[in-house]
Amino acid sequence: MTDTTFQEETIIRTSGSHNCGGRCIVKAHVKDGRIVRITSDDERPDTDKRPQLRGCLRCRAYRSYLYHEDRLKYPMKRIGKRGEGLFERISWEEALGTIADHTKRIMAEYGPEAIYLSYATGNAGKTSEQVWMRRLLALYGGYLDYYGTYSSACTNAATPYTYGTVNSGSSREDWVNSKLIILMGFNPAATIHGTNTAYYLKKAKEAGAKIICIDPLYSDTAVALADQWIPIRPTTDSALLDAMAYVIITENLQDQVFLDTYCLGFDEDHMPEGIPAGNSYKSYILGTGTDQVPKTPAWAERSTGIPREIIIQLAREYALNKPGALIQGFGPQRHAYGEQPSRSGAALAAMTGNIGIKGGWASGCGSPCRKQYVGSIPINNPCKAAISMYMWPLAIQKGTELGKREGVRGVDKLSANIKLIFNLAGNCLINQHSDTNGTAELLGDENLAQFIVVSDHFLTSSAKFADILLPGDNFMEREDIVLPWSAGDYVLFMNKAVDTVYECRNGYDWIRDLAERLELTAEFTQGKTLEDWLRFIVDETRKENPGFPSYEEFKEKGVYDWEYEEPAIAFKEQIEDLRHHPFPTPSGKIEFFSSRLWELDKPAEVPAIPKYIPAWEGPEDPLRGTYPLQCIGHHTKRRVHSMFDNNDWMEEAEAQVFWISVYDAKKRGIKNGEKVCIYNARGKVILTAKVTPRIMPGVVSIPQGGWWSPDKEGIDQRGCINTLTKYQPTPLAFANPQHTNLVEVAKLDQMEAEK
Ligand SMILES: Nc1nc2c(c(=O)[nH]1)N[C@H]1C(S)=C(S)[C@@H](COP(=O)(O)OP(=O)(O)OC[C@H]3O[C@@H](n4cnc5c(=O)[nH]c(N)nc54)[C@H](O)[C@@H]3O)O[C@H]1N2
Ligand SMILES: Nc1nc2c(c(=O)[nH]1)N[C@H]1C(S)=C(S)[C@@H](COP(=O)(O)OP(=O)(O)OC[C@H]3O[C@@H](n4cnc5c(=O)[nH]c(N)nc54)[C@H](O)[C@@H]3O)O[C@H]1N2
Ligand code: SF4
Ligand SMILES: [Mo]
Repeated sequence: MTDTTFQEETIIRTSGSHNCGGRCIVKAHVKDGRIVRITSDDERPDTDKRPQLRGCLRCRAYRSYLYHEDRLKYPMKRIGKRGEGLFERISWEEALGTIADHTKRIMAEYGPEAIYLSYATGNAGKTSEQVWMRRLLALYGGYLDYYGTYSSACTNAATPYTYGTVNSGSSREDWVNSKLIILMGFNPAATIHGTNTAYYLKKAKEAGAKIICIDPLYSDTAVALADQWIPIRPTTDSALLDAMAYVIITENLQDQVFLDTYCLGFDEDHMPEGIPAGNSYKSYILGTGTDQVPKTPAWAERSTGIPREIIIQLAREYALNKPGALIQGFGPQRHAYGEQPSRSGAALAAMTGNIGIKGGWASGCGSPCRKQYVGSIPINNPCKAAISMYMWPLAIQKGTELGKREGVRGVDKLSANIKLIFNLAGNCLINQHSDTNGTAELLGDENLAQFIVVSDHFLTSSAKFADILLPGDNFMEREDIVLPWSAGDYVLFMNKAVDTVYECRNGYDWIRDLAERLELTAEFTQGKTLEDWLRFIVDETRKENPGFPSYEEFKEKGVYDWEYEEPAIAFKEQIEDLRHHPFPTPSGKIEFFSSRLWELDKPAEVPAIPKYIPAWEGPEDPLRGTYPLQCIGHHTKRRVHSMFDNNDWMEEAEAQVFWISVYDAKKRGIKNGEKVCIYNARGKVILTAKVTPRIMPGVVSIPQGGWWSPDKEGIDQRGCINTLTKYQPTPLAFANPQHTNLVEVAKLDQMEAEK
């Protein structure tokens, strides 16, 4: 190479560790201690089986994040009102001393259930701040844990009621064997769901698969890959699936042998004992059971907005083109009754016998069925209480009133309200949680949550609510080990590219200093440096997998690929030999009907079979008279949730705009590029309208992740969808229904004129 500037560069291999949907090889080109450019996987062999792990725009633009002038540089303490965003620089000494004092006080006064580590996904490394804080608090007496994720809580909770596990996904390489691929609310071309997922879909298309996208948006995936786009009203996927089941049953297209052999609760002849007649799935679909409503395509047309002929065509296509893969993203389940679509999808997969076979797909959660063991930092939390990750506002207000009915696990009732929050690398205190206005009011009350610690890179809306705000390091500035986001048979070593800037510190570094103040240094560190702990993780991994490379080799290569001959097929063993490999459900079968759900005795909201339940703030809610538009907040390529929102390069790549259909815009006199106000009873948002045929009439979208920026009147000036979302946990998962919202929109000048 003749270019001397290139010769002077050192290339460091790492990977992003934020919650971006992927994990890629990211190569930092470092010169004089600064990253001068970023490239990706361009050396390793690029095969169909092992495509390179090439990065997307976000890590490629990471220089503009790393060297952003607004980056938090020093520890700070709050000087204004909580949430106001006024801070004063302090020393690490003072910051850690204050945190230690409050931790001691709150632990002594209220016990471990008052200490909460909030859901925060900015750092998914094996040795993240979250991990270290958990370890320290566990040693100190414990902390209130959470279960579930804002990502997939509903499908995670629901899928095991059908299959006994969430691991219902086959390898993506297997999609080349599918004749038909139906993507329901799944947009991996922009919303990465495992690095290379869109690539595998492309391969399947090249191999002849027909691809159908069911989504209120004509998504990037639909644009790039779909043979057909079927727009659907949000919250109504189960209605569509019910009607497809109706067509399949009435036209006798179901795989009856499969149903009779592997399934429980499909028809009245295969029900658990003791259940009254009329409660099978088939009775529900045909309307011969308890509700007497046949779930016909005409019935589903009213809710879904999909013409009945299309529903009939889709049902026939799925039943007759085997093998077929009905794949659901997480969009359809981030809704009021988000538990239903994943079980409805699994029901269809079972009816068509598409489970456990090449080219099929079991639907449901779709988490990969093949798991590889990688070691972890030991954490032994003596406090057994856990809440759903979405229930923390209630646990702040009235924790001691919450028990099993509200999804509390590990104890019958909580013994304390949350008093101390550690929010380390997350923006879910405000921005990414529901109802920002309501949540801000709650967090503003210092008598409730008494002390809040935040670690971040920027003064985000959640960071503004910190009492002590700490400047974290980022993935270019540390070493770690990280796993694929979901699918992918590899592990990555993250090498450090550059030193931390200003007074930003690594988590192990400052939490070790905090451990010292809690007199737990020896227990916490076990005499180990961070590198020793990374070696420990590799050693643990090698104990289970002797083929795993040495620490040195892993670090040098930056990636380890698990080797397999064949793609994994979920439930292959069960389908080939059910007697020796029952499904991990109570009955050992695929459960259309779940006795466990029946016993919950909440049939209207948590039925024992999958059903369409019309959502509050869905298309059938009378509130549509006032707020006629369904507002979702899809994930976009330019952000990792709220990350990169303050980034000019990303704004240039994809500006934050409000998606509205040509039809709805015209009705309101809104032109493309005009400022509009989107509002409901919970808040107001100002944003520029993108008037587009790429969203169906009746539906609008504020891409999620815009930074909540209320003006003096509380009107959000940047477009945080959660200004408009409702805080109402779903009935089974106690999770976030953040795509279920009704709103109205008006031209801004019109609103101002009316004032
Ligand atoms: N670029 C990028 N990639 C990401 C992320 C990111 O922030 N940016 N985040 C990552 C994370 S943590 C997660 S959890 C995943 C999120 O992945 P998803 O939850 O799957 O993403 P969403 O954009 O919320 O929804 C996917 C699609 O569902 C559609 N949709 C919404 N409601 C419905 C409905 O009721 N029915 C149907 N059929 N479709 C519906 C949306 O229009 C969208 O096109 O993405 C990961 N990947
Ligand atoms: N309305 C609506 N709300 C949603 C969603 C939706 O679809 N609609 N999606 C939900 C989903 S799927 C998820 S997963 C959540 C995600 O919600 P969050 O977990 O809050 O994710 P981010 O917005 O990416 O916030 C990560 C924060 O960590 C900081 N950070 C990044 N890396 C590091 C690090 O190494 N160290 C430190 N100290 N800080 C770091 C970033 O600056 C950022 O502020 O949002 C949920 N919220
Ligand atoms: S998918 Fe994630 S890890 Fe890969 S380049 Fe994009 S942001 Fe980075
Ligand atoms: Mo997520």
